[in-house]
Amino acid sequence: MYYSKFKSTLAILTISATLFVSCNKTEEKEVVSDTPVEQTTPVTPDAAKQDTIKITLNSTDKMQYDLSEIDVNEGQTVVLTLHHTGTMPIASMGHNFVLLKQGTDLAKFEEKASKAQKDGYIPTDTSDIIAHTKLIGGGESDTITFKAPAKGTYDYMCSFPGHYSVMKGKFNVK
Ligand SMILES: [Cu+2]
Repeated sequence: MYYSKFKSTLAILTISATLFVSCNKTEEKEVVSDTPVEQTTPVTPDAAKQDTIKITLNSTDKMQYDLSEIDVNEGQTVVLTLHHTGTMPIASMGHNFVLLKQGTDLAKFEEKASKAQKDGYIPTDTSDIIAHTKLIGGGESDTITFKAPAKGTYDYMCSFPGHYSVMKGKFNVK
């Protein structure tokens, strides 16, 4: 009598254990089938739209940029860092990066800029500028973020008096 009672108890235990395991399996399956739904969240198209390009432009005590051309794509967000790798002070060897609208006369712009010493040689009475860094001296850096303009070729220059004849380049938007 006692033995058979034990046997049936064991049988019940075995059945419930089996049920428990199969229940667990079902739950696991549901979790797995949920995962692909989460992965279908569209991420890629947005990432392409918010395409960012990082540009590093170095300038020196020898009154030079290390890039004469900068290439970006239309619509890109440009994160440009200007470094002054020299040691000379801002008053004698200051540099900046000024991106100008198409058709801007560089000589005329520099003439205007030379009168804007208190504003870091960035004239405030002009609509010729697309983007610019601040004026920096030896050992300094400045980073700016701007949207690339429409396709085309643009001029960039340093507006510190006397620098643009050497410190200039082409900003190509493709
Ligand atoms: Cu300069």
